[in-house]
Amino acid sequence: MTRRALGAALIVTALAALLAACEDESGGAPSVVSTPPPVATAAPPPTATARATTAPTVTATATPPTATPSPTASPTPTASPAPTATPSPTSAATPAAVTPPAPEPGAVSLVPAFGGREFERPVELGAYPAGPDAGNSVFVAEQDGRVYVLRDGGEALLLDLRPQVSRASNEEGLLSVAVDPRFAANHRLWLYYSVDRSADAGPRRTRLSRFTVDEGSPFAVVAGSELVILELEQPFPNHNGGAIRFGPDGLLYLGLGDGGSAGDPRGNGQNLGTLLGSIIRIDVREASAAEPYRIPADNPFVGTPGARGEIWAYGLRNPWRMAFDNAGRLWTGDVGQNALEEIDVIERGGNYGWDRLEGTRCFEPRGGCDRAGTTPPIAEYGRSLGCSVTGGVVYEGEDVPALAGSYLFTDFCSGRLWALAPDSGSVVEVARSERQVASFGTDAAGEVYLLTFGGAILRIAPQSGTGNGR
Ligand SMILES: [Ca+2]
Ligand SMILES: [Ca+2]
Repeated sequence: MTRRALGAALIVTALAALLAACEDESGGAPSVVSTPPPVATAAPPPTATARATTAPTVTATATPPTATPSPTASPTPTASPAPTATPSPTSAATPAAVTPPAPEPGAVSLVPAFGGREFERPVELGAYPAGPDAGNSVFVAEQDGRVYVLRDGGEALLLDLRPQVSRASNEEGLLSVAVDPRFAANHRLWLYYSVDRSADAGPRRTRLSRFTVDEGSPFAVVAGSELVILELEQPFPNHNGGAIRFGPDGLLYLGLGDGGSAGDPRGNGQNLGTLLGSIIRIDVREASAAEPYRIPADNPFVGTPGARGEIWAYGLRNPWRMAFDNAGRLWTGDVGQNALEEIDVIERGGNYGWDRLEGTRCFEPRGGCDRAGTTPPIAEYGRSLGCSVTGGVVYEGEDVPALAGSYLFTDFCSGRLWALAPDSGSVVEVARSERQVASFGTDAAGEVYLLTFGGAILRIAPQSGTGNGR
């Protein structure tokens, strides 16, 4: 360890002690609160041992990312002090294996993708496994309700759901799209959106639906193919979640917000009797109008009096973006209320604290809250570093080897992009965007994209000195 790094470590240690003592929300960098749980043994192919040897050990350095300009477009500019250093690992269990180069501050460039094509508030990007260029095709979903396919040969409008999608408030719209894991056989897409009520007498609500792509025309959704799986009344227009992700178990996971307003006025986060404030897990493989989904028998609250069997985990405020990694871990960024943004690794039956806790801090009541049975976040940060977390993905591509195995996440306001290395427990700021990054996407090769509300999509690439996209 260099003298400078040692100094940084001491500063971090002192800072951590100070934070622990006063519960001040203004940390110098995202704090690692706990280490992720071990990879589930039931997880599919990629083995735990393979991951342990390829994950980087990220070391703390005292060098602030000098090359990154401070964001100018943030809606809520926060006083951003120079980051002092990344936190030191909480557990010193540094893998002894040979490690590849660690990500360094400012080590990643953000390159405009798709020829600079811009979108209207893009919220989702993923591999699109059909058509003549299937291996190189992605879909991009816009919040207004359009879904495009981008491929080598051009682009196609796959679906225009705008007439059905409400954009009446900032957080309403088409919020998630997932391609069915058995798409090659069943041609199905899954969408989660706010329901337009201009010609609808129903309550404000979000909807999970299945659509079918034309078997003979890979860029057209079959008219009238929508099958409504689930509708959920939303008492307020904000905090709708949500992300649809299929797990390695073939089941559908959907992250739902607490119903909105502020401070969870109805106490949905801790109420197992509502799906609000939870991540649900349902079996849609045999979905039909008569039986849209089934509740898996091994869901944690099946048989619990008063609890909804769909719930997989709860105590969430607004899990905005979720992702499974290749090891089967489910990551989410849970947006905070006033003070703390957090990253969680979701486990079966977990209670992530809201609204008893915001991050690691008591929220209700402000002091002496009941922490019993709650799972702390993996990492958290305060208002000095941003205002609203955008949960990302574990990097499993090849373009940036130093990021291998690290969880990437960012902040919508400050544009800071962090890499969290699960094995060492360190967090490093690897880039900073001037744009509001609302979501992440990955292509078939595992390369990662940042989706900005300004319209651009930025691909994560090694720092080359040129073409960094800023
Ligand atoms: Ca409350
Ligand atoms: Ca929490």
